[in-house]
Amino acid sequence: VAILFLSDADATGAWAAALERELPDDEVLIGTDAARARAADIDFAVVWYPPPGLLARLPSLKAILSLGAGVDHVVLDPGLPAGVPLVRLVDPALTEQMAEWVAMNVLRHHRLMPFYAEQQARAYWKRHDIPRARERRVGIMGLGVLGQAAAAALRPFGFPLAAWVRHPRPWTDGEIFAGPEDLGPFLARSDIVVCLLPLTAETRGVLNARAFARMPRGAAAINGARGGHVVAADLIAALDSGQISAATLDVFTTEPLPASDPLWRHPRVTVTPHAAAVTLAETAARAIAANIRRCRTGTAMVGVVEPTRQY
Ligand code: NDP
Ligand code: OXD
Repeated sequence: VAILFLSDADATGAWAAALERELPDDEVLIGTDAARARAADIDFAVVWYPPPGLLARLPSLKAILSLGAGVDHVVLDPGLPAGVPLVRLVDPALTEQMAEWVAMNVLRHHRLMPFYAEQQARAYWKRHDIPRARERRVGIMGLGVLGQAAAAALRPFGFPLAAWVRHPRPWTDGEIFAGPEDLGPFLARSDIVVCLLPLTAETRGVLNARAFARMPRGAAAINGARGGHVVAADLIAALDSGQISAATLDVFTTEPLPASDPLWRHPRVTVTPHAAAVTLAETAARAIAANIRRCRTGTAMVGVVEPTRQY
């Protein structure tokens, strides 16, 4: 049996070594040519943006393991083999990075750093008043593995927290809003909105003109999820009108973000290059290998995607 590794975005050598260390009895095959030549031998595929149709040509495939927490790059494939479990990455190191990135950016917006950066560019000295953290309401879209870690990182500062989810449930750290009917009230009570949703048919374009208009005037938006969640033209219009005061974006519909994109140059947009949480070969290979072992021994894998929900 062999494990297939498919990604144009990751350091192949480091990954092959990490997987071989974790699964010494398995052969690691790399790339599409190897996939085609040894299709019948492959029982697990570890992937980032797999070429459409390729996974359906692997007759012994037992599971598709995403190299990221998001699986939108796999779900894109219209020929995805039915009945083969798709598993997202749940890796404590990745989760930790996202919690850091969210905490850093919520604090940046709370402490008006985008405005001070703009002032510094003009050598302009002016201090602004800010509310106390207990008066700055933070709203997290998505309270999954990453949303929960982000909430835990923010809790010590005392921001009133709320989360928007799909399924209502009790939450001791803040207010829960669930489903499309709760989106408006959730946005209306959030001074800083953090998006940590999976990209699905239901969440695509969720941060659009209507959503920005529902936020309190001067709210800030932080997107650490997927570019497809934000309608960029609507965000720029909301920034230009002052409805949204500033935004931090880590993800974009086209990556790398083209040099000509106005988001690069907007004075109140901070861009990071899909760097909020980076998959690390060593820790991610450990999590992936643990799932492969679970699957082989008939135990439930961690992070199996529910096909109808797409996350
Ligand atoms: P999870 O699957 O653990 O959590 C998803 C959360 O989103 C759940 O709370 C779920 O609600 C909620 N949700 C899903 N659909 C809807 C909807 N239609 N309406 C309201 N809430 C919804 O995902 P993770 O936390 O692991 O990851 C989230 C995303 O972060 C990934 O899909 C990926 O796109 C992105 N990501 C970005 C990275 C970066 O570097 N920028 C790195 C890693 C991930 P419920 O709890 O009710 O099911
Ligand atoms: C992920 C990502 O989904 O890197 O993990 O964006």
